[in-house]
Amino acid sequence: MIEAVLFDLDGVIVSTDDLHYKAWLSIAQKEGIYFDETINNKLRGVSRMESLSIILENAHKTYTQEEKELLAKEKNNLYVSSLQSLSEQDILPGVKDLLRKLKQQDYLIAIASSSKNAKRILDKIGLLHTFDAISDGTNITKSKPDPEVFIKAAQMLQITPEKCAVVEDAISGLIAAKRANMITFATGDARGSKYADYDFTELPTVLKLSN
Ligand code: B16
Ligand code: MG
Repeated sequence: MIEAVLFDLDGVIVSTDDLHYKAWLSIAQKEGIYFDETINNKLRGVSRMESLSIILENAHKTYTQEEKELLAKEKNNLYVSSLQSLSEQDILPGVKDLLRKLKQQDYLIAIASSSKNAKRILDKIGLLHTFDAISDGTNITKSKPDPEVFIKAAQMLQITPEKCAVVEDAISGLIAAKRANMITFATGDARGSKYADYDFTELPTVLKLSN
């Protein structure tokens, strides 16, 4: 029986994925590295430094650790400034209503995101105090597809993994959730994945949410 719903942030609650893409694109262009939306899709749910490593696979030179850290910092500065304009309007359609219904029916709700900017984003969109727990890039050592972020979220909620449903837009996130022994709901590009138990649109039916 599902008792908690763990939400990925980027691509599920809010579309910050396009802002990540623009910031990485600007870094790649400056460095003369080929980068497109197909490569960008591989970065969903993956940590900042791992995302950089994927981008650098197309580089013509080898980067030192120091150079990599500098590039990651530059990307984050660009990304964080683009978050300035974020507001409640950017919450994806249907999300607020769904959160309200889940709370009304006593489901626990949590954020499980790889992002170190998760709390800043939640604050900008007015959802910082909505969730029962926030597990994010600041409390994990391994990012998705490692299950750590989901296991930590379940621990924060004091609930066993089998009672958790996960909503994800990234294949890496679905794999992580299955490794954590959780029930998966997929949206966006992750839809139809073999790691998805259900489509996100089926969540209200599966959880028997009333209007
Ligand atoms: P940051 P999620 C992930 O968020 C993004 O999908 C991924 O593209 C990003 O690299 C990662 O957060 C780290 O973000 O640079 O802000 O720490 O989908 O797990 O909510
Ligand atoms: Mg995501």
